[in-house]
Amino acid sequence: MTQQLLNKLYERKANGQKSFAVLIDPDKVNLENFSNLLDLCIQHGADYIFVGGSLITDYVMTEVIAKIKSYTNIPVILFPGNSLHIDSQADAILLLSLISGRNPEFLIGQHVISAPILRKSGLEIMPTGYMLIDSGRQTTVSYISNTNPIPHDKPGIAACTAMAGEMLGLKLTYLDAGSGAINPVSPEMIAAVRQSVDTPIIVGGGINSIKKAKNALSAGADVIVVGNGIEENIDLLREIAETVDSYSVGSIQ
Ligand code: 1GP
Repeated sequence: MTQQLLNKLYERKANGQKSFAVLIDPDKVNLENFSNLLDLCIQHGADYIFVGGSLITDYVMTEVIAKIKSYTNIPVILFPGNSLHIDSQADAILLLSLISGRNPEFLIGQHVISAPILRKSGLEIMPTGYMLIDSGRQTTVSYISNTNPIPHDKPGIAACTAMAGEMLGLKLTYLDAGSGAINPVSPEMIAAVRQSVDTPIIVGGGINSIKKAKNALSAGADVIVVGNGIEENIDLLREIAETVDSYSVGSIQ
């Protein structure tokens, strides 16, 4: 199985390049004006399009991914909530092990069910230590996964969890405050995780302003993920893309 996107992400990190992932929740896509969003992703150089969510009710994923693939070469990476969210039209999948929780189903159970399907799918597998961080209220993902998030003011727990994930061989670390979080993951926590692992760090949940994006990037995030913020204000896509670019080595901030 190829590791093209994973290798590229490690390369980008080594070169001090930050990345921007636009998260598309298939339930919220209006297929009629979807091309508008895709045009903006192309125009402003989104690095990845993540597709998924912890709860998908409409099951238009196939149409959504087909549309993206027919429109652009931006890599499509699945961000699945469970084994029903596998779609071989995508380029890769974040194979998430929910290491902040203690629910075996999301640590290994869904993975066992998915393994033979994934092997046949041809999808690039991106093994990811996925950590939910408390954002002040319960999120869909913590409810659905039946797990407790890591307290937002305990960077030490996040650092040790990330370290354990890396020692277990997970190649990416994802810190997620949950979709639409009021408070994103704190810079202190991102910095603590940055010091504890060498994997690229993905940060998402509640990043809905340039300031929040800058906080995450300055603290050590390699990839920032934005979903809700763009759904609410499409101009944010350009603003975040420019912010991410300005953080890459060689750029003047
Ligand atoms: C959530 O990291 C993602 O799982 C993105 O969150 O929708 O709040 O940007 P938002």
